[in-house]
Amino acid sequence: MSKKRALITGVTGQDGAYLAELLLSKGYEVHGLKRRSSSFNAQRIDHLYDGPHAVEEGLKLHYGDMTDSTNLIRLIQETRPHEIYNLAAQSHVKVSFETPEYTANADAIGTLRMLEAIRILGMEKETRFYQASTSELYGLVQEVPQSETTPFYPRSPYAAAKLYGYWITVNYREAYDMHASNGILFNHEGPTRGETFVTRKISRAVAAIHLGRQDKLFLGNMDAKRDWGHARDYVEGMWRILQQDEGDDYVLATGETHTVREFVELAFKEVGIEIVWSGEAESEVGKCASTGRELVAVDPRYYRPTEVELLIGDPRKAEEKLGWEHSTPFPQLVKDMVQSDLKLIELEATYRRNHGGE
Ligand code: NDP
Ligand code: GDR
Repeated sequence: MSKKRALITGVTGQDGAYLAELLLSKGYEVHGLKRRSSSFNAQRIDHLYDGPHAVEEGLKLHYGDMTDSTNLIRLIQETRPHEIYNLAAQSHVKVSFETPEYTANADAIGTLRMLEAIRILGMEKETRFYQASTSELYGLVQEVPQSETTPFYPRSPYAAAKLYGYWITVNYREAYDMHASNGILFNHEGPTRGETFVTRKISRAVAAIHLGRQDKLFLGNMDAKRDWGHARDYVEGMWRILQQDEGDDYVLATGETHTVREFVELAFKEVGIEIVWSGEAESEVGKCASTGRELVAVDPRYYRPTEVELLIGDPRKAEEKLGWEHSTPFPQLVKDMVQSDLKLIELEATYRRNHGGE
């Protein structure tokens, strides 16, 4: 039997890299859409890609962009994937307030372009489609925990764009009988999480402070609560969603919620520092309990014009129908991220020393 082919948009991102690894391990022929950048930005998939001349098993990369329909049509035509995982997006909520139009173009219309490309090519019956939907759709709290039936109330240009992506995926499933599904994924992290998302920003800063390379960590809203899982578990869920007989929508979450402040506390604990808090809102600071040194402070520049205060997901449908479960407890996630950043920052320092940087 010939291999199953998958196409992943956003393959250079956190989830794209984990998913490519998973699908390759399952014997898929994996194609990834990568956009052009002025320098190499494929560190997360370097270990999976053997270069353009390799003939064997590795990941195959193609240039493209979610804002370019002709490119997407050609790519799908050339690769004829059995499964498409649409992960590409301007995925930063705060940045979406600065670039709302681009975010809508890539995240909302980009999803439409993918679905329409499948239809234009007459591949509705041969290609299954996964849309990277998000817990940000819930936005302003309507009910907790949030499930597949909880009403949406987006609170950012990103969430509004993803709302379109969600519904256009549902619509193509219903209108054209496509196997099209939404994974409504709650926050998932890991050592390769982008450095500007709060968990990685914290783990990197804690490692750098511990190693004497940074003085202080500045954060925005520390009261925000998130349901944080490990990305490796969540890409397994994406794959399971596309193995079902019918397309459908599923929440993937841990069912636990923690504040940003708790993440900070646990991360510092990992390097032997206990944080004590004082002050409120914009003047809140976190000090080292034993030395009194100020290590954390609030900078309102990281506040969002509208915030999502509380996310906690109900993953029961995914557990029952997909047999999916998350495997990484919150303290383990924090520990893994801090330990990984300690190693990384030490390596960076060694590199700089060996190359005359300091
Ligand atoms: P990342 O930000 O790490 O990765 C996003 C990917 O999309 C990158 O490969 C990026 O390329 C690519 N991309 C961005 N814009 C374009 C474009 N115009 N054309 C082509 N590619 C583009 O996100 P994650 O891996 O964390 O998330 C994957 C998807 O899941 C996203 O759609 C995100 O919105 C969604 N999601 C994520 C959650 C999470 O907690 N991680 C939770 C719920 C949903 P480049 O590397 O060049 O920037
Ligand atoms: P989120 O993730 O917005 O939930 O979107 P992020 O890590 O950016 O923020 C989580 C919470 O932390 C608060 N926060 C800060 N956030 C950042 N980035 N930087 C800070 O300094 C900071 N200080 C406090 C935020 O206000 C927020 O409440 C992520 C993305 O991966 C989306 O693509 C995805 O859809 C959702 O998760 C589910």
